[in-house]
Amino acid sequence: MTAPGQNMKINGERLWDSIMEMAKIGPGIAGGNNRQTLTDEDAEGRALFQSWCEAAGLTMGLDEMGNMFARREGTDPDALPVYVGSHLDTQPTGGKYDGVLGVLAGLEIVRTLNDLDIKTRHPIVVTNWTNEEGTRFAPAMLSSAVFAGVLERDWAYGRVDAAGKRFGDELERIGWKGPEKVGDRKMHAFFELHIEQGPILEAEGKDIGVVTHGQGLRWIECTVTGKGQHTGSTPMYMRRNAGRGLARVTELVHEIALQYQPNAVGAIGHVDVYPNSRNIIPEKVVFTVDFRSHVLETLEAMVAELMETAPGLCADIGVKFDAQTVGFFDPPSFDETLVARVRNAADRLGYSHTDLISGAGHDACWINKVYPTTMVMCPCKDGLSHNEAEEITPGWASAGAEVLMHAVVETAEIVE
Ligand code: HGY
Ligand code: MN
Ligand code: MN
Repeated sequence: MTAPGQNMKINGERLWDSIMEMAKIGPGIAGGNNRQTLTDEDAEGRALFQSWCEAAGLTMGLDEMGNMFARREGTDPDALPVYVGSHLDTQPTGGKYDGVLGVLAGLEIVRTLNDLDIKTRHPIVVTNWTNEEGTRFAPAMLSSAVFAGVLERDWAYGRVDAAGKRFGDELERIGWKGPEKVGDRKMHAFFELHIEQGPILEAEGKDIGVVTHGQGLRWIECTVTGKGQHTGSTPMYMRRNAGRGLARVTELVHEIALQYQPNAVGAIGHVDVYPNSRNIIPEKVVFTVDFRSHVLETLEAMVAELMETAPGLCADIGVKFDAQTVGFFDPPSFDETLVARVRNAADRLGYSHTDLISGAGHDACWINKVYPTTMVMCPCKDGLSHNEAEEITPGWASAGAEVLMHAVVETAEIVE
């Protein structure tokens, strides 16, 4: 006797077609996507997602941060909903699957339940979190952090991009600022399917990552100040080149991370040089150090070493080092009951799986602070992500979505 819904299968072709359809919006220049948050392309992607949700009979809620919540009713209207989703915004040179897979897999679950006329006691809400990437408006996972009460809405509204545009103004401009108070919604659970963005699953030949924990993150925005002078007529001994400070700190960050192997990573991905003129010695360089580890003590030790060592390295060459934390979250441990449901679903469905620590940050890391949360991961080719060549197979997408569906539906409780 099979348990109700035990043989549910998603429509893998429909999921893949939806991902490819979404990928047409905000195309990159090398086959990926550039659909950055709060751009016109983001607005277009949101509208397409909304149209699909409405076609699936869902009602859309929208909060003050532009977070989208597409609700499928349960039989018990008082039961807290099971949320499932991720993000539709991409990096400037992003792939087609980072975030999008998780949102559209949530939609595919609803589409499948509709096809099979399966009812659940708890409502199910498919979610798109605004500005997960944090590349245009730092920090990453901004709107899930506001939803979780970690960051203030008005502070988030005041974040500015490289052109000086404010988050709040851009959200209004694209017409996706909603009426709901952010964080008012209560959840029974939150699930997120995401590509691994690392090499482990593919290398081990595993279909599914059962995500038990995530790395914590620290984004330290550093400013090195020297003196802008003529690159031709200024004698070398007079120069105070902020660019040399960047070079020294870049090497320091790499060396610090190497000291804490195998549990630590560090790099500088964002750099703004001022005035960025070919014949002016850099007067100021602003850059962001990205440290990660799943061990909190390691994360804190790396930041401490940066703050102890960098000022002296810069002073030695006549430039000044200042820094402030602009992004942070501690290493999350996901909900053990939900993790077990994911693992059991993979087993039942015959998918190979391994427990995994998420190397990347996700909205689930913040929602995990306020509601029972977990993640499912699928492999990605060569572990490549945050690169337009990011690639997965339809089989990986379907396996991830199927395991996600069984864990979500078990949590939402099928009603006979
Ligand atoms: O930075 C991160 O880990 C996420 O991909 N935004
Ligand atoms: Mn992502
Ligand atoms: Mn990403």
